[in-house]
Amino acid sequence: MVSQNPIKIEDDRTGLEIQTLRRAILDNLFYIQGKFPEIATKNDFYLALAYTIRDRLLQRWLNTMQTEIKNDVKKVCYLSAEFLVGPHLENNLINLGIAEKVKQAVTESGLNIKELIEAEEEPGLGNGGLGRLAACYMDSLSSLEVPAIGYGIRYEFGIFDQEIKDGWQVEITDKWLQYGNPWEIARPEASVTVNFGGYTEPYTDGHNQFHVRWVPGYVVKGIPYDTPITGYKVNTVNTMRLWRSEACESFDFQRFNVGDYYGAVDDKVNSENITKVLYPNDEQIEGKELRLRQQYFFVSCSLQDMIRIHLLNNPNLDNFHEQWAVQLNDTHPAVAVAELMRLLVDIYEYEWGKAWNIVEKTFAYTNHTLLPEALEKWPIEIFGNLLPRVLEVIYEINRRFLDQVRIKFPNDDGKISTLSIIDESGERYVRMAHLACIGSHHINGVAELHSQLVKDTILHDFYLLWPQKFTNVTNGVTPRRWMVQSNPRLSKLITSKIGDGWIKNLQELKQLERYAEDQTFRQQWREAKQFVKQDLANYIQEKVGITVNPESLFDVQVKRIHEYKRQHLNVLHIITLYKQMKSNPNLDVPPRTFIFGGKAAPGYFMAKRIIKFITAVGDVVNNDGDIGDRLKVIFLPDYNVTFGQRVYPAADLSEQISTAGKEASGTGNMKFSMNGALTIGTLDGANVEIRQEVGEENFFLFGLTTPEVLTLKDQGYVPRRYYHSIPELKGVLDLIASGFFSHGDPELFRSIVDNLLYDDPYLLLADYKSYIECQEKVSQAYKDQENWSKMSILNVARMGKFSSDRSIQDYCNNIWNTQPVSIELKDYVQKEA
Ligand code: C3B
Repeated sequence: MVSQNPIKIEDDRTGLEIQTLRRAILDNLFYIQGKFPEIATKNDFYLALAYTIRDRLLQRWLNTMQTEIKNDVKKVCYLSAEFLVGPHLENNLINLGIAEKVKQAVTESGLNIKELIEAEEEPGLGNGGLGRLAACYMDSLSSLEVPAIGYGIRYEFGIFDQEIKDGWQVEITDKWLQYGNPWEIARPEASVTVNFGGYTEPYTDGHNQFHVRWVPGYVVKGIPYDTPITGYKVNTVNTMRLWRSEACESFDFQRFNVGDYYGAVDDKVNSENITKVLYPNDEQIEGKELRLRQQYFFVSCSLQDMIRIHLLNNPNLDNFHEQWAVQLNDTHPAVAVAELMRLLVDIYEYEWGKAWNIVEKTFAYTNHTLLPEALEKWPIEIFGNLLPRVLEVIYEINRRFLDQVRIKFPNDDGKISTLSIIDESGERYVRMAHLACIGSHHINGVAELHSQLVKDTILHDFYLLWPQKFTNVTNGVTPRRWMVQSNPRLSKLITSKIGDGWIKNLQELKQLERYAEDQTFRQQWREAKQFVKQDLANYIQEKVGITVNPESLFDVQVKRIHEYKRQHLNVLHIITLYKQMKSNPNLDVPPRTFIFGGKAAPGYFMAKRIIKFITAVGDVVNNDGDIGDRLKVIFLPDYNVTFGQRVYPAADLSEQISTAGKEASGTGNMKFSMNGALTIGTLDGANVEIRQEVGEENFFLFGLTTPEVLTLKDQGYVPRRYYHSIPELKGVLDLIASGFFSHGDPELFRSIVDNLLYDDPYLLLADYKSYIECQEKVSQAYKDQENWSKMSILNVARMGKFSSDRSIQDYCNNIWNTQPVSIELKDYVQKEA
């Protein structure tokens, strides 16, 4: 029945007329924030605007959830301990296609949209590349209309904020939730419980069936918090569902009732600690029990949630694997393999073989690193005390698996010990990568080279066993955030020539190639770059009080600080240039501004010292009157997604200089290139494919290849040989060792110099000469601005492959076997009538 008197005014919560938007912002300020404009803070206005935008996506969001549940479509679950999503507001404005309208409404209300966007605290729920990749993938899943849920942990404290004091990193707690988070909705009705500790016991049921019961030491409640993930100009809004831990009240009360008040409070504190804080290590395991508790907690919550949803439409779990494709983002969630077995066998009483068939067809595993210090393994003691039943399940998985190994490799005990889930070479450990491989139908690396190395090295024996499981999916990044949002000028320039189809189909950037020859276009291209460089120069001035020449070559290295990423090789080049300029004041090289950003794990001695090294060299160089603005070294504190959005567009040169074979893929390399920076890099990770795409003439290549690295190490690498045979290198290292950059103190950087001279595990000295020569080529090339612009345009034109849309398409086709589902938008007002 249609109402006789339909609502004619635009709905306050969905309407898009300027007047309506303006009123909605004020309404939200009043009714949600409880403020009049006169007394509202910037954050109040930001929240009012954020709620206004959230209102406008709720219809899509709820429709997406409903459609996915009702239509019984296969869903992707991306299980990840980290989601580094970055600020939501502007991204949602762009994806909803309402950025211009909202800007107008905000401006007419006397507010500044840029300021409101910048008022958002970014959720730093990740360390680096792995967490950011998960966020790009969520964006692409929605944009491609693939039904998906991102499951993870709602850390109360995300990655620390970094300050630089006296040149050293200082860690400050990240309080991202302190002023409220308008993007999440708690769903306490979907809470679940998770067991820890205790013991197991066998029992026989009424049908004389044998079972095992886990009698936990304590039980923790998991509460889901949902955040909408919009797709670009589609109706799909998927969900990122993050779990927060809480004490189970019933447990509190039991102890409370017997008078153990402190015991009850203790329980509460211990339970809440699980999701308190993100471990700030990237590619370095810490081996702490709390970390295992985090992993099991979010994995168990997520699997229970999938099962609950599944049973809304299905009589049982027989077809679970046909409905759910679960991706393990590295081994952090690998315990899911055992947990799903436990749920199927213990709770849903599946026979082992039938359960295993479901499990094997559900999971796939992505490996993100070959670094030995990042490979997760848990001491049996810790594992067994915390998760006694899960450990038993793992033993049984392993027992049956090793039987298979014996058939495939008879009389080969070596294979048994290299493949077993349990490492028995010394103290006994559970090897999480092995559990992930055994329980997954596909295993992938994140770039061609990396996927090959996975097969050749760390998972070689698994490859011999199951070659068909192994595949590659090269990483990608979302052009919505990393081009449209972060570089509006360049994006508009591109669109003015080739239309805006590239935003959804990045391969269309190819059409830009012909403009590389167009002089007017090159001029416009340079102007767009110059504008953002000026912007960054202002930001640098404001943040660190150093004036940089906006015309200089912006040479940028932003990423986590790690020895394998070799920020210190970059510094060796800076010192080389500095020495050259000092001894030859007329040296004809373009002025350069070196910009660094990145956090060091708080416990990583060398990484922290490298930060001090960068800032110390900066102190000398930046204050040397002979040098002026020809050389500046800037360390910008607190590198995060927001800062990334500022820095990638402003770069001329992208430093991707890891030791060959060490960087699994890299994704920063793609963001730079998409924004017109040229790359100086080794043949590592996705650099190899970037170079293939952009053309070798548009890429500055240096350094040893992976096989050369391996050979050199095999032969017995002696870094001192390079020190003695390359005078320039010797001069640089001697200068550092003399205390020149440390107010005469030779001790401060001794650990860095000695490490390079006597160990140099990442082969800086072996690559030094090639790096310096390549940097000279960069300097020469930069002098020819016309040609540089041509190379820059071609870089952007050929980046189509590196959209995360392509990566997600690969996963859908080759691993998940999922189809897009378009979401119908039901009109809210009509429905009411
Ligand atoms: C990173 C790798 O170091 C990068 O090469 C890669 O591009 C990204 O993952 C995404 O695949 N990585 C990380 O950030 N943290 C880890 N623990 C392991 C890998």
